Amino acid sequence: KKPTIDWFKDSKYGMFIHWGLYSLQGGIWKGKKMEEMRPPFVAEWIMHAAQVSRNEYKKLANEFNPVKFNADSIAFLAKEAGMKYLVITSKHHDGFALYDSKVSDFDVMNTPFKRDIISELQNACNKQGIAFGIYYSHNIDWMDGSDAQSVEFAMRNPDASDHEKTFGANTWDPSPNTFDDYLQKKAFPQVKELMQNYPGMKMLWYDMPWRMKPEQSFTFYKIVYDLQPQIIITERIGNGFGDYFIPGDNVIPDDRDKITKPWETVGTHNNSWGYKSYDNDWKTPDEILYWLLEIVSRGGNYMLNIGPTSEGVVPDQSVYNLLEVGKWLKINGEA
Ligand code: JFZ
Repeated sequence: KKPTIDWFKDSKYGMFIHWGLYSLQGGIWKGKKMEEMRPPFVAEWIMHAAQVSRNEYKKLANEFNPVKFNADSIAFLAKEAGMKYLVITSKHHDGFALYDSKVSDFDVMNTPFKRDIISELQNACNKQGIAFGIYYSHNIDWMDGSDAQSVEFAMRNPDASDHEKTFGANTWDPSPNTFDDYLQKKAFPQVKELMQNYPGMKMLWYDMPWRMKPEQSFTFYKIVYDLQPQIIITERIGNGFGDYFIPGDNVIPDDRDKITKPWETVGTHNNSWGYKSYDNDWKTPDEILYWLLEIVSRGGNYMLNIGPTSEGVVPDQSVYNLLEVGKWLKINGEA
């Protein structure tokens, strides 16, 4: 146990942000809704659902210009909501970096927006006293290659199911490099530059470790630990590494579940992480409060997601939910 995990257990409530090029489509590709394509139907998987070629997807960067994005108002929203920490996607499965990356030019600096979103949000969180962390898709990268790894895994594990072999991999237009190329030339250097450029971070949310080898997960752990040892890391780094446990998305673990690590449930306001224009299946403030209290009373943390639009605006219902629950917390006292 790291002594630094205590702040996390005390924090209980945080904000998750899924934001990237996929936010431009809002779950629709060339007039087709994701549900007419293939699952999963969460909006940040649009490249996968519509099997968009790498070249075509890359062009979306030319349209990324969220002029209404304001890091201070998002940090203020989290504060008003009673949240104590915030985690944003620095790179999701599509491979696009929301920060100034020297390692890859598939980043926010090569969009009309040209502003380092990670840096702006970190500064805004620091001002509000909100702990800051990032999500980094270390394994799946449809642009630069978790795909060869799927083939390599299939060779090592011929008896595994097709799902195990290929789920989440870019099988429609795989990049030509090997998985090791991807790790050495993109993922490891990017995590390293994130550690160097954004000091004082509190958490790192790696995701989707399937098919990874233990030594690969370990290297992802070591890069972070060597440069920012205070950072706590999700178990989704894979192979048993990681400082805290995630019971599954929108899942409240049973009392029977034997959880030995601190844990966090991540949840959505509707049914998508990334902005999905036609998903109006919103939770109400009462429901959010129910989730929060169920989770916290069982000793866990709740990290509730928002998916800003292509303009950088937080959907109205999310703002409403956050502020209403925030009011309740203020009146009833925060634990
Ligand atoms: C992953 C991502 O694929 C998704 O886009 C989003 O970022 C989410 C927070 O994480 O999706 C998962 C990963 C693991 C489970 C479910 C969805 N799980 O273990 O139940």
